[in-house]
Amino acid sequence: MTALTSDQLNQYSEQGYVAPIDVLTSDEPLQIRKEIEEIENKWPNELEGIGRNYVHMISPVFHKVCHNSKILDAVESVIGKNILICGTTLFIKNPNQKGFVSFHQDAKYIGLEPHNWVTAWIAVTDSNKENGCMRMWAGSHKNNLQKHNQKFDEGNLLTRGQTVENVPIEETTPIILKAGQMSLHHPTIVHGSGLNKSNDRRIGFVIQSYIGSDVDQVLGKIYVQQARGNDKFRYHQHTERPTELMYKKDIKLRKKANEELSKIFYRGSKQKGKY
Ligand SMILES: O=C(O)CCC(=O)C(=O)O
Repeated sequence: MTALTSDQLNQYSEQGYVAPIDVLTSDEPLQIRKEIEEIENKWPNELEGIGRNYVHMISPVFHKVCHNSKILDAVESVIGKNILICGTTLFIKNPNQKGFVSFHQDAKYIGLEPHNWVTAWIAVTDSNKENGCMRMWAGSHKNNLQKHNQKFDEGNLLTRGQTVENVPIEETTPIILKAGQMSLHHPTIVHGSGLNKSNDRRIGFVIQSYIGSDVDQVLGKIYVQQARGNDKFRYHQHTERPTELMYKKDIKLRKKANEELSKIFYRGSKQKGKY
């Protein structure tokens, strides 16, 4: 077991995040990047817009990452042993684009109740201040849900451009990760990220999130995979592991899952964004 140490658990409960944690082998980040770039080359629209979600349903490489035992050991320390994977998102910032993520709390529009869940952000490339790493407002997870303005602004990688205003950036902590490391963050921590000013892509594969089997989706329907333990609640539809890249049956199910996810993301909103 590579469970979190008591210092790491303390950091998570006091600051709302823990990082860095080594989780991938040295060759995995490149394999994952190649998988992304193969999909982008062969199926150019597949990872666009809402297609950045649920990639673990169509790719054995991403599926393997979600079931990585080092990640799951750390996750188990936070949410207990009955673990479901309820979604994944690729957060890619290309160097020539103006991508950023406004400060927000994940729990605001996601509908996962109770908050027995945690988000794992896996660095596929290095992630640092130059290329727009995440920044955490330590301790903000203790403040419950805050008001978010919905801005739908150009370049914002969030669905609604949801923004907690007046976050003191100088008080936020950059989460600097080497490719193959991860951070874990709390459902209510305020976090965001700036522009990629480097010459290469910044790629985060985000398991968003690992949920305890006691967590319901109160805004709609999600598709889950059992990562550990059991699911006596059976709130959600369980799916199989993909056996090959872009298998027809998996593509169809992922499309359905993304349609349902979009309903959750935009519930109650008059406007829809790009994702
Ligand atoms: O990748 C980023 O910069 C932000 C991702 C994010 O907001 C999240 O994983 O909750």
